[in-house]
Amino acid sequence: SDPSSSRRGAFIVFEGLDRCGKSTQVARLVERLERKGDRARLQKFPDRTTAIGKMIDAYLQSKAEMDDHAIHLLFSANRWECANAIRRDLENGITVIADRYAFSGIAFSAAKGLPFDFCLNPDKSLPLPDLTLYMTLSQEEASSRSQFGEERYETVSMQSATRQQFTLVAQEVKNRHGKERWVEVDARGTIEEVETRIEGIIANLTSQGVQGEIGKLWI
Ligand code: FDM
Ligand code: MG
Repeated sequence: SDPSSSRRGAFIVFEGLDRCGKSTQVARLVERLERKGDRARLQKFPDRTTAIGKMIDAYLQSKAEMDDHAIHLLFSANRWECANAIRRDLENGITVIADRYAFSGIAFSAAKGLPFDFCLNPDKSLPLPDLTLYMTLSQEEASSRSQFGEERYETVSMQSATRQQFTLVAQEVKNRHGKERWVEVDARGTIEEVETRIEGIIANLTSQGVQGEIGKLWI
């Protein structure tokens, strides 16, 4: 019996407020893994390419209005329509790197005033990330980065309310799933500096994969 055969791909999620550098780091990470010959896939949330994703995109660009509950459920549905593909890839040994996930879902909707439990419930039993990296940057630094302010939630008041909710989400993850699944990463500095920090944290997960079944979120 070869113990390595029971290993699956790692499910790694990047979270954080807008303009903290998530998308840049996720893209570089997937590229770097592929260059090394590892199998890795980037999963963006929201995935704006699906039918549900197109509705979300119109909402975020303020081309459509929607009730807060309704858009929250669409963000969750958008994850559910990708859940089987994530599971399948992990089981086939592919590292899945997600740019946002259910944690953004709770933090942004709760920041608008929806009850925390309402925000959490629709994502129950989605694939559980093996590790979430929460990238932290001050509002002053995030706001000064280019393109801040383009989309619906990119206002200082919304970002600051979301930042508060993210601390509650972090607590929830640590309580329910263990402290080791949520790690903060300082997002200050150059792209290369942040990349080096991230590399140090995830090296074992991406090179060796993960043993054991894929967990269920919030279960
Ligand atoms: N967002 C993202 C939510 O409000 N709920 C969610 O479930 C997700 C995944 O959508 F303001 C918000 C966060 C952000 C916006 O995200 C679009 P990107 O990463 O900027 O595309
Ligand atoms: Mg954005």
